[in-house]
Amino acid sequence: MKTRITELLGCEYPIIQGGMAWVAEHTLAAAVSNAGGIGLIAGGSAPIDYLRDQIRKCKEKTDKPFGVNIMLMSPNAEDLAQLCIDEKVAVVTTGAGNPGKFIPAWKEAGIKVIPVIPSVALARRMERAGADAVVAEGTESGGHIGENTTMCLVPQVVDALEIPVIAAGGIADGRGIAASFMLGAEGVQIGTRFLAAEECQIHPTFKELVVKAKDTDSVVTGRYTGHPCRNIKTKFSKKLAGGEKDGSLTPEQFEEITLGSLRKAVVDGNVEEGSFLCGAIAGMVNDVKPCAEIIKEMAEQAEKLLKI
Ligand code: TUI
Repeated sequence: MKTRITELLGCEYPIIQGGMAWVAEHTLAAAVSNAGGIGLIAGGSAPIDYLRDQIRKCKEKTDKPFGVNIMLMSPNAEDLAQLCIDEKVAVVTTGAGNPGKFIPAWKEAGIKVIPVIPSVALARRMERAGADAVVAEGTESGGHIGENTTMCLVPQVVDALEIPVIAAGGIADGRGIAASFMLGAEGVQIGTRFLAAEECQIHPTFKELVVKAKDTDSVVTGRYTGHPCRNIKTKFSKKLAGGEKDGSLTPEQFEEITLGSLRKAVVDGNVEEGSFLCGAIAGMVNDVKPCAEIIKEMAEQAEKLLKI
């Protein structure tokens, strides 16, 4: 499975862990990198001292390359972007915005820059701005999403760009990797499967919701706020979806009750008030195992299907 992505990032497998806010901390990132993928620590809305500490702890746990995801809607994005330079992080991925203004400084520092994008137009802009690769993320993904599906988006982004494309959204086993390669992708970004990794530090209730989820157990909320997010169906997410549909929750009220809800899900396992962000593929994730096993199994299955 050697591609331009394994070459670019210096990893064994072209498998990048999703930069899941609150979820992706150093234990998970180090485990993914040690297993031959690229682990990511999520900047999310974290303070700079937290992220610095996480990066340093990750360096203690692995000598393999790992990255940081910068969530561009964070009020700290500017400081976190500079921290990646100061800490000489190998790879930066970005989400929820246009990272154009940060790209020159990251490139100057030798950081590999991989924006996550939901459209061909933004992918083109990122290539022109100097990105090394892009993650084309379909609406099957968990968290903040665009409208296009992985199946439609990936081949169109592949056709539009010269730089390598990483597919994301709805990929949780070797079949998904092989399918992504058939669409022209040279790597995959995987989030939901790693929610059920042994090394993933989320609350046990969150893991249980993922493992028990069926094909129909994800729901998109918040379209009317301009920030649609895919979640696991819970009492809370159904209340949000219902309030959005029948008009009983204004966008302002929606924003107010979802403030802090990622932490409530990930740290507290609070099903009354937490947003359990998760991809539509959760129905296929049925067991908890170490990252090394997850990665080895999916890579072997993909190689067999692709007859590598
Ligand atoms: O960013 C993600 N997934 C995320 S971020 C997140 S934290 C959050 N929580 C609540 C509201 C919003 C964010 C949870 N999950 N994936 C990558 C991604 N990027 N998906 C969509 C986009 C995106 C959307 C619009 C990228 C750029 C964009 O427009 C940029 C522009 O200015 O043209």
